[in-house]
Amino acid sequence: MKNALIIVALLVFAIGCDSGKTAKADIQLASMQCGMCKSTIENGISVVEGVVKVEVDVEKKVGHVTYKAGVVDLAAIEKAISALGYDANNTKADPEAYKDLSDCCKVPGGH
Ligand SMILES: [Cu+2]
Repeated sequence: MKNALIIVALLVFAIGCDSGKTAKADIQLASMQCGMCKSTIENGISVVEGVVKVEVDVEKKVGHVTYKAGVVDLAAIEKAISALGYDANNTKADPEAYKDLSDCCKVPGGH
């Protein structure tokens, strides 16, 4: 009887978690250069609907993103990063947005 209760409790827990299902992704940010890029990307992505958490690693040029899979998908997040002027995985930076970046945030030798 006690086991049955535990199973029911686990089921309720699992269903409860499923409704707010989050996904995690690491996004390659090959064109980012400095701490300013980090804050630009973190601030720009954290306001995207469905994004729960974003952390950019300057050294590794990777963004760790946690998002609600039912609200936003990885492609939309990549697009938002592109609109900020940065490459995101295989999505190239929006050329207009890239032009507006500070010089220190541009790829040395051109993009
Ligand atoms: Cu920068």
